[in-house]
This record gives sequence, structure tokens and C-alpha cells, in this order.
Amino acid sequence: MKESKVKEISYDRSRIKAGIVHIGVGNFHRAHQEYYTHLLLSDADQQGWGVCGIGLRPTDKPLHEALKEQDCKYSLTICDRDGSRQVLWIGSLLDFVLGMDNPELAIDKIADPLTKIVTLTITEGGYNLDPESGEFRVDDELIKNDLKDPKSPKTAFGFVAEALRKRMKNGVGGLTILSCDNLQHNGTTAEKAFRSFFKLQDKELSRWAEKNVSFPNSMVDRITPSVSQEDIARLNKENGLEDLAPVYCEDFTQWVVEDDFVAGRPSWERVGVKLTKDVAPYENMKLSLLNASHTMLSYPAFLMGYRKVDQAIKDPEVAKYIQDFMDIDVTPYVPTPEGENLDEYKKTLMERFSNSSVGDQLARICYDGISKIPVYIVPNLIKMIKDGHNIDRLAFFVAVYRYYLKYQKDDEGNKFEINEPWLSDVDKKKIASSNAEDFLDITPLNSAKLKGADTFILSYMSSVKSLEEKGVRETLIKIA
Ligand code: CS2
Repeated sequence: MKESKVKEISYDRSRIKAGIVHIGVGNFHRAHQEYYTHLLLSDADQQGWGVCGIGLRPTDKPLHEALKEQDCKYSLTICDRDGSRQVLWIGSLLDFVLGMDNPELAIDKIADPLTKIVTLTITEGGYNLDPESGEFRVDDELIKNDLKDPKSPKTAFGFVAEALRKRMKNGVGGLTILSCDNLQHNGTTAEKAFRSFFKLQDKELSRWAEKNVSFPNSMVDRITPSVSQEDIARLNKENGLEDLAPVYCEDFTQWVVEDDFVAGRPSWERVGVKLTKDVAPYENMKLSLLNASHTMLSYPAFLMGYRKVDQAIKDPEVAKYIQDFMDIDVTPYVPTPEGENLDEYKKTLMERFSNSSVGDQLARICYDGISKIPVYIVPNLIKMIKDGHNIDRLAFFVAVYRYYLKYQKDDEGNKFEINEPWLSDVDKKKIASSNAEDFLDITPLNSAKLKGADTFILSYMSSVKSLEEKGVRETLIKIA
């Protein structure tokens, strides 16, 4: 392939100030929020909105090291559905601090008077809310540490609380906390988690934060694969670069944000971000169609031996199953958001999944089903059961997820390791049980009350049996 032309940074980075602190600098953040912010920084009146990154997990270390080596700049390769590519250097990330190595500096970055927004990608499971009660979990070891020892925090809650205390004492004013994770009502969820923590730790801070911190909801979207060492070598070769931390993504991108920023915000609308009063319909559309379809397809496709989303969706059986899931199962529960066309949206989704120049990994989608399933799948599953809707595809999905967790072997006999960081010991026992019904109330499915849903159980047990006897493809064909 011939080298792509790489677009250089068009603004003077030494003039940019950080108005945003981002916790959780991963690939998605770098391909999405940084991309929009980078585009905006060319405007002279927007140059106070650069980003300082904070990493709180040991797994952030390699990326941190790579980015620091190159002044936090990196190349983004955007892979179009038509096979063409655009490559650009992103300059909006100005600094990157590791909280575990340098907690004081991380706290000071958030407490800095120039900081007006803290954005978050701390994963679906990172908000520390009990999946059943919805309450903040105080028994978590890291939370216990942060409540007791505010000066050496380990979690986003502890860092933000300590920094806000400084802001309160210094009369610096509040800020906006903007969640960019894939959650239903991510702002409301973040608000519940942070306000619970503030209340537990410091009543005065909690009262101050009531007036001085806002939590807008937002919907974020851009498919961004994991980056392996081979990807790094490939991208650099294709782009003629020596970037230690390249990232690549699809061409589609969307960001819808509620306009509720207590301390001002960048003019993101200039670069295509939609600012609105109510994000809920957009969020529901994206989680119910994109993320749920991803989850619905990832486990069966992985067990059928596929490793890439684009390869799986080109399999007619998989394509039909996902198309039917979207059209028949989910569409009745997705009111069309203003300015959207659901038929177009679904058509584009199928094209996005088929994008072979992205070649997204199924393993990335299979990762952490325990946190994703309650957000992407369960809310509509509850409605479908209540409405007496045909349940076969969902029952098949639950049976496949059990099979995937239990046997860790695909249809071709290849062994694999599952990657489920939040799997509890109780759930492990239910997975191991030879009675398949024991699986129906594992934590991520519990709120669907499947054990009381007779039609669901019948269909599920039939899929369980068929999976054991005939494998995934045959079972999929049967339910189609
Ligand atoms: C995926 C998302 O991880 C997943 O399960 O569905 O990461 C998805 O690629 C993004 O939400 C796209 O915006």
C-alpha cells in the first residue's frame, strides 16, 4: 500500500492551555474526544481547551511512557468504509500524568483554576454502583482506601474529591464532570456515584459540589479497535511514521452532549458535536442498536471461529441474526431521535460492522460482558419479556454467553481465555453448574428476572441443548 499523506498539526501547541482534564486515556478517547478537540484548537478563541490526561491504572503505564516520549502527540488513522484513509497528528493532548506515580500532580491538575471540565472514560464497570440496588458500593477496597486516606487516592472519585476540596478552599469555583462512557444516562450515573462518594467523605464538600459541579449526559460513538504491537508496526509502515502510540478508528463519528456546563465549554459544535437539552433518545438508539448488536454478535461469532467483526458480519447467518435482532427485536423500543432516520442508522451500522479496513477485534467486544450486558441488552430484554415479544434470539444469546464462559472452547475446538475482570465467585459457581438454569440469575442478568419467565426458559433450554449437541452455527440457523 502506498504511504498516506499525514496531516500536520496546524496550531502552535505552546500557546494551548489545558481547560480539560481527562481520566482514562485509552484508544477510544484518543480517536474521539481528542479528535474533536484537536480540530477545534485551530480556532484562536478556543486555545484554552487543550487536554491534560490522567491515568489511574497500572495498565496505563505503557501508553503513558510512549506518549511522554513524543510530547503526547500521536497519529490517528481514520479508515473509511470505501477503503481510503486519512492520517493526522493529534496535538490536543498536552500532558499525561499517572495518578499512582504522582498523585499530588494529578490532583493539582484538576484543582488548577484553568481546568473547567473533567471528562471520563473509566469503563462501564468503573462507576462502582451495585448492579442490583444501583447504590454506590462502599465495600470496595479502593473506595475504602480513598474514604480513609484522601491525600493518596486511587480512584477517580478520590482524585476528583481531593481536587474539588482544594478548589473550594481556594475559591476557584466548580467544574463540569462529563462522562464519555457507554452507559444509559451516563451523566446521571456519574452524578450518583460522585455525589455518593462526596457525601460519604466530606459533608461540606458535598454541599459545595451540589451547587458547583454539573454532570451532563452524553452519547459517544466511534469504533476504535485495540492496538497491538503488530498494528503499531503496520500503521507506521503504511503511514511512513515512527509513532510509538498510533491509534486507528472508523470514519463514522458522533458525539451528542447535554449543554449543562457550569464553568463554560469548548465550542465543540463548530466541529460537528451536537449540543442538546436531552441526550436520552440518542443514547438509547446507540446502546440498543450499536452496542447491543455488537454484544449479540460477538460471542456467537467468536465461538464460530471468527476473530474479526467484519469477517463475522459477512457470514449470511450472522448478518441475518443481527439484522433481525435490530429490526424485529429492538426497533420497537427505539424512538427516533430528532434529526435521525432509524432505517438509515441501521443500514450504516451494518456497513460500519463490515468495514474491513478497521477490522475490529471480536475479543475487544467480548471483553467485560459482565458490565456491558446489563447496560446494552437487559433493559430491552425486560421490555420484550413484559410485552410477550418473541424471545428466541435473546434466549439463544444468553445460552451462548453461558457456553462461552463455561467451556472456553470454540466450535472448531480452539481453547481461549475469557477476559471478565468483574466475575464474582458466586457467578463462577453458577457458570460451572451442570444445571443450565442456575446461570439465569448471574449478576448481569439478575434484574431481568429470567427464572420467572417461562417462555424464555423454554427457548433458552432448547438453545442450551442444541449448542451442546450441534454447536453454534447449527443452533443459530435453527432460531433464524
Ligand atoms: C463496543 C464499543 O466495547 C464494546 O462492546 O460495543 O466499544 C463500541 O465499539 C463503541 O461504543 C463504539 O462507539
